[in-house]
Amino acid sequence: MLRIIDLRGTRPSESELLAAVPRASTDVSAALHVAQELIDDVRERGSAALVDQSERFDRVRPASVRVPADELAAAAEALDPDLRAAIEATIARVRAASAAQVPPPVTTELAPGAVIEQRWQPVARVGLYVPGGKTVYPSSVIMNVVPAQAAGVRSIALASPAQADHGGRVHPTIAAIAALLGVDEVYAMGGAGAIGAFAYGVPDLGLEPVQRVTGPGNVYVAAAKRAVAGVTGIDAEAGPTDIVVIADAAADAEFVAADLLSQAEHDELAASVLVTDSAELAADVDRRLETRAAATRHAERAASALGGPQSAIVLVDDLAQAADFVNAFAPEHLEIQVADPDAVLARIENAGAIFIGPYSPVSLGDYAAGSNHVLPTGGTARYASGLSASTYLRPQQVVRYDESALREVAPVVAALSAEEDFPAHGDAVTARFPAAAR
Ligand code: HSO
Ligand code: ZN
Repeated sequence: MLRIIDLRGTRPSESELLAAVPRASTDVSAALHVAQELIDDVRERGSAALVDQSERFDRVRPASVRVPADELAAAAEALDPDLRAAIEATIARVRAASAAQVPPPVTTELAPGAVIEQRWQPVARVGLYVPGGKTVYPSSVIMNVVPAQAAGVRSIALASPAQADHGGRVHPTIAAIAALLGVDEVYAMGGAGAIGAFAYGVPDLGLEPVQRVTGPGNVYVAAAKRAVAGVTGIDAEAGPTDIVVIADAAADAEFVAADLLSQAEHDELAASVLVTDSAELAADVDRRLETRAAATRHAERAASALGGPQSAIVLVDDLAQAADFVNAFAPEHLEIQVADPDAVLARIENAGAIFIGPYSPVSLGDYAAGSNHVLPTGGTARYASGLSASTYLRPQQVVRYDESALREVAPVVAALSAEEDFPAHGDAVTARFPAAAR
């Protein structure tokens, strides 16, 4: 079912490793032009542009772009009790983990009376995007909102496309979760226009510009984020999801197959990759994957994902080579299902989130682990991270020197300001120490 890439006995370079399993390309730059037009349209025509764009892309005119408060409350009331309990359990776990991630301020005393503090300052207002196109992710409301709240963000706006199946309203579960989280500023708007609305504001809706936009979305959402990046902060651009499982002969083949299928269900372009030093396990997983893939609800989508060049079984000499592959690939999700997972973990540098052992599947992380599921895709885990409280925080340095501490370091300022021919910089220090007192 999965194609096999045999790296055994080879010493591939990092770029050869990467080329072995090419990711499905979503060309964000090709979507930039369209995204910019949609953003400009919203800047010019405000909510009328958002309504037209909903009609064009979501095939429905929003009932009301700003979702009324009673609609949010009613959605929460109407939630199935079991689903509501599950949502509340996830919120509690993600909230506890996110709150614990807020870093404490750090103070460094460099000399007596010479103190640098680094404090973490929340972004004042954020715009969170929750996709609602071919797949709808109510769980992503939790993953965006909770870390922002944990960080202390004062003002949170949420956007999700109007749903044709729900009379032009946002998906009712998305509305319900917003209400449970106390978010009352929700907009039925989607795609690139929604990102533009967040970045520049929409005066006729009373929508004020935000300082950071986060959340996954399609290629136009990613392109729009890139387009507004000079105006507002953004998180990583989202692309198709991926999972890499490192497994050895000790792994349970049924578990591995189930986990590879779980992310293939997302998208035809999703990547499911098994990296193993055991050809027997590889064959066993592949058999079980075939059985599972045939029987699953989204069989066609999964078959496309698993049959695509982005999905594979990679055979390696040993787990050190497995780690080299993973570091080159920089998966969004990495599972380590081997006899000694910590030894492998110690070799991993690049991954969005890491799941250790047979009882930490990715789908646990998607919903209920307490970790965040908005993670860097497309290899961006090489430089980016998933959402967490720190996404919504900025480290800010506070300088506090007293007179004698400044006097002590004055010659350092004098020397460097003279070198840069900025005498007024040096004077700003010496002005504090008139000659008589020196
Ligand atoms: N695996 C997705 C998150 C998700 N899964 C939402 C189900 N719903 C990207 O990390
Ligand atoms: Zn998922």
